[in-house]
Amino acid sequence: MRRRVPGAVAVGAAALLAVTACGGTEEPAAPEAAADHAAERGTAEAGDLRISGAWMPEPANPEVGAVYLRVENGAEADDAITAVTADASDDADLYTTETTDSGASMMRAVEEIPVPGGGATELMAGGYHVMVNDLPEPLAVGDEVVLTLTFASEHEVEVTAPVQPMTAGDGGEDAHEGHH
Ligand SMILES: [Cu+2]
Repeated sequence: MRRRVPGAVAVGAAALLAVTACGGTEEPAAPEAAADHAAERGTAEAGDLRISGAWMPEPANPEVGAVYLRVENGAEADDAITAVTADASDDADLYTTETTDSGASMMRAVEEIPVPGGGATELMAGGYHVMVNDLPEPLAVGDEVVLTLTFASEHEVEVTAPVQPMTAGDGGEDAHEGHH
């Protein structure tokens, strides 16, 4: 009886691989498989830094897109994102979102986005994020934007952010309608 169990597990793993593998000839892409694939693309590592969940909500404004992602810093020392470039536009910047006393959201460019040692920073709607401005071509679901993030630790990390429907990810509602 005992020997059957590993066999069954192996078959199960093989079936799973077949389902999630990319580039197959079958016309597939159940929404879940597509999401898994996007998550892989939104991931990168350099040194003790790990980036995950990079994505761009399909821009409501054809000229401006926001990118959200998570940065984990496994090092003891604090780090920070100090610069960003994008392949989709020459104009990409680091931003934060602030809420005024009257409750309005305002975005402003920042010099850096801190990532504490042994901690993580989430770039998300309503907080820190990357803006890709002056897009020469509108971006739509299925496109992707390649970002290069420079850190204070001098790591440079390239990560691919797929453009996904506004409702993908947690940040559902997007505050960029009146941006810039
Ligand atoms: Cu913004």
